[in-house]
Amino acid sequence: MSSEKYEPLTIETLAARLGSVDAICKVVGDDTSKWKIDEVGDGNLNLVYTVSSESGNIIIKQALPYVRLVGDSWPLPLSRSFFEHEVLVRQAKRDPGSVPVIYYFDKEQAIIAMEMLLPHIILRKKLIAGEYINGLAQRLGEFCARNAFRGSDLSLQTADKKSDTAMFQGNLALMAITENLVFTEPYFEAEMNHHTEGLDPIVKILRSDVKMKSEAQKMLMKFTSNTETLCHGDLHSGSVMCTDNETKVIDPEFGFYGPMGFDIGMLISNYLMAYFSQPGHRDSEKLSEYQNWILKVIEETFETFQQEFKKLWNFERTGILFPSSMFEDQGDSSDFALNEMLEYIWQDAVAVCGIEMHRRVLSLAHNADFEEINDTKKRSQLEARNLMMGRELILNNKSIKNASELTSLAKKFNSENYL
Ligand code: SR1
Ligand code: MG
Repeated sequence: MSSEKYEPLTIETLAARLGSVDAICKVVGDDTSKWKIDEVGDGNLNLVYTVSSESGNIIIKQALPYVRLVGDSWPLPLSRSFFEHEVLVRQAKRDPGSVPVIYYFDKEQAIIAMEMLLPHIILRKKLIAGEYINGLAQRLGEFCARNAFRGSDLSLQTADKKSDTAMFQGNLALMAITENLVFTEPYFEAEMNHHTEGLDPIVKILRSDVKMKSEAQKMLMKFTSNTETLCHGDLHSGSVMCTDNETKVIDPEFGFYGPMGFDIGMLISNYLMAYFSQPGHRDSEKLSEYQNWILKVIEETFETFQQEFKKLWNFERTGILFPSSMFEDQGDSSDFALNEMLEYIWQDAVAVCGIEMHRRVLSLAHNADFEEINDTKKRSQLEARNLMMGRELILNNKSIKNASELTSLAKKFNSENYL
């Protein structure tokens, strides 16, 4: 395959093109006439095929040379597939079992063949359906902490960290998407923006809030400059797949070296959007119970993050940062530094959280949590709560001290009527 020129796969060509790849045949067999092939990609960027046979199932993900959501007027490099593969390899090492197993990678064709997660379902769909997932907070709290810590100068040898950072700077086209779509475009009338009818008064408040816009841009400066750790880069609820009891993380093609609070901030933001959108998906009988569960997930996720990060700090601090020679070896506790570090991560997470809450309602790529609410009046009212809380988080990222303060705020905003 790799010697051929890049060509997007189709349902018709997939078997002929991949039928001789040993690693794939090991999973689905080499009799391609028995392969059942479907295209299931519902994301914004790539082709995703499922191949199933009596022997097994596999996912074939292939990057397109453009943004699928927009079309070939927006070219996007195939190299994102390379970076996705590189991130998956590191995440599998840093948090074993957290991501799908990779069976095969073809750089030229931008193809990753990986484990089909079955019967897992995209977390966002489960949240919209009002389903409970055991162990969700624990799993993703650990995932974020392990990757934040083990990808940073707290853990890695500095030469390795620096060369990896340099390599990931190559993922600049994907970083540019985040820089524009997430941090900047929500705050002016950018060409591809759209928002629900009726939201204009709220949009006006946000776009004319100089202090808030300045805070958002300060966070962008951290995004571009603070290469603290290897981030997933797009950890929203569409990048997580779950059964009732198991949670896995997918799709790290936006991987980049950035702030340690970035992934967990984006994740919490997506929980908050699930929370605010709930009245559009169920009636009052089950509503508050489910909303409270989402808030509990947020609190437990950050609690787990802290506990896991503390553990790693105490037992795996092998990098150049805060070496034990400066603390424990001299009989000094490093707890003060650790607590300050956790506070710093939390502040960044809160700012990222607020910005993501804005971009999913005002920028190009919205999320199904709100989009699937057909009653636009209701949708705009719920989105208004979400937007106003996002503003509060951006403005006050340094004074919201912990996850329980954040969830109390969510309850407050959830009871307001802005439109
Ligand atoms: C043009 S890509 C839009 C969004 O989809 C991806 O999932 C990322 O979240 C990106 O910002
Ligand atoms: Mg994705």
